[in-house]
Amino acid sequence: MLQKLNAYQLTAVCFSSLLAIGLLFPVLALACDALGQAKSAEVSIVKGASNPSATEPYNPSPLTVHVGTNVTWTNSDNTGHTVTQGNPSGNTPANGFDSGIMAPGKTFTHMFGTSGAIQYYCTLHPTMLGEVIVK
Ligand SMILES: [Cu+2]
Repeated sequence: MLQKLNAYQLTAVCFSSLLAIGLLFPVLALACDALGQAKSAEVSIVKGASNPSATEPYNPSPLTVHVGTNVTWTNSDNTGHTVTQGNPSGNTPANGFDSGIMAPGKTFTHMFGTSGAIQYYCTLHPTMLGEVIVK
């Protein structure tokens, strides 16, 4: 048997529900962080990245992240670069991510939605190779 609620009880129930939801989400977000499920990561395009002797033009690389992570690249060099999925040997997926030319100081963000080892490179400087490992 359902008991009919008066307006006051109904308001109280609605308010309590909203309060519970409002408290639950921050707690879940904190729990995810505590489990190391960080949902964002940073990669720097280092100064002198286009020099063929640069050992890690994209730093860090390889970068390991969880599925669903937003990765942001920042061009810390003093010349333009790209972050383009694939590699210079022509192994570039048709719908891969591509920053286009990033001027110095610019950023580019891509969300990695599926697991795998994802290669990327700079279309202007084919010696610049990077990798994101998504788990
Ligand atoms: Cu470049």
